[in-house]
Amino acid sequence: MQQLHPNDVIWRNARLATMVPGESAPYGLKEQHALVVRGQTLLAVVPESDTPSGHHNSVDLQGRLVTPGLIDCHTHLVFGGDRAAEWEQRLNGISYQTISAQGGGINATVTATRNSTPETLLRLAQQRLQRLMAEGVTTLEIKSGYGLNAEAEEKMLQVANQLAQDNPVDISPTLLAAHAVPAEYRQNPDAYLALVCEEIMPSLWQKGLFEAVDVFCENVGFTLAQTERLFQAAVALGIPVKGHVEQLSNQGGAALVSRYKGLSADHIEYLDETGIQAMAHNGTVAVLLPGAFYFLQERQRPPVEQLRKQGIPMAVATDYNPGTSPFASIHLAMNMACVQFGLTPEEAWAGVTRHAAQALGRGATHGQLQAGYVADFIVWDAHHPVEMVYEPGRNPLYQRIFRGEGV
Ligand code: DI6
Ligand code: FE
Repeated sequence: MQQLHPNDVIWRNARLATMVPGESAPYGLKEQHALVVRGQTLLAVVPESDTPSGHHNSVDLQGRLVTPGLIDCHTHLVFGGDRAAEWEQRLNGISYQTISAQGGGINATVTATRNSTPETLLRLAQQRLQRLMAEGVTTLEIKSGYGLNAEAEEKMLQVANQLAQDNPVDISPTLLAAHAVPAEYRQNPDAYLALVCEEIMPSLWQKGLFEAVDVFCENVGFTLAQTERLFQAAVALGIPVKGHVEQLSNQGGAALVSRYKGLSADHIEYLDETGIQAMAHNGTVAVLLPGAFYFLQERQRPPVEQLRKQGIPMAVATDYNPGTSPFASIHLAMNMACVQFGLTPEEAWAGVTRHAAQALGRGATHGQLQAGYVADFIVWDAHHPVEMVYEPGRNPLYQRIFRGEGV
């Protein structure tokens, strides 16, 4: 290997699950290997026997398992209030209509978020982020979508960006102003959509507050035509798109996302053959969200077997949000993806590493232990990657390294 600098760090005596595709061993497992880190980047992945013996800056990992840092590519981490009481009401037999009439559901979170100061939103989101980071998450996506006006959407995105400043973590903020029609526009959803396309999206994009635009395309959200209008406006500004699509019904949203060269089609329980073909053709990532499927007690599973057959990359994410997936645990999401959707544990790992990276436009730099990739990795007190999937809640995390720095 090339000459080392004195400040390069060798993390030696590890068992690597590189998650590099096409390697002969499952998970890209490599026994007795070392990671060489220069600054924030992986300089090399080498057999233990090839590492220089006299290098001063080295850490002996004593045979521990090392994986790429985990990536949660779909979260709604920033919001005010919670919906625990509403959930309890529902289980006590109070009807959805009654709860809605009392201002419950997504509107309750919109009101609470609008009424929260940035400081409060930041404090709450920090606690949630802490739990994801403690499980080994080094990159995550955070959506807006509980503000639903220019000021409150900006506030949410500012908080997401602030979290990245305050923590050793990489955050990809997404604009989800088209999450729901706010109460004040109930009679005129198209006028709200015009506001999103013509004012909210361009102005917050100009401020550099987000990386991509998302939409809830559903019979209880925005129509396919409205979704296309949003995508046209986004693409005209050079903004990548993605979508919450085919979650509760088939609207053709996944094919539309693919047609606009979107990053990912998320949920996709009701994805049909046309949608699958479009995704395969355009390289759209399928983001599976088993937490929402579980919490809503859905029946229709995403077409995993066909996705697999078509070679469509499958990511797995928490969808952490107060209404449909109140689970800030990526290990639990991996477990659910296996138990409920039939992914293999290796597919679940790919889903929170290289495929999640791809869903965030970071596939060439994140989610694999490979020379040239960012030095984000996790050292586990575990022997095999299946353990974190098998037993969520045990969390054998030993050390979390972000951009070459142990924390
Ligand atoms: N799909 C969902 O299930 C959630 N949002 C979305 O686009 C619902 C979010 C909430 O109820 O707060
Ligand atoms: Fe979501």
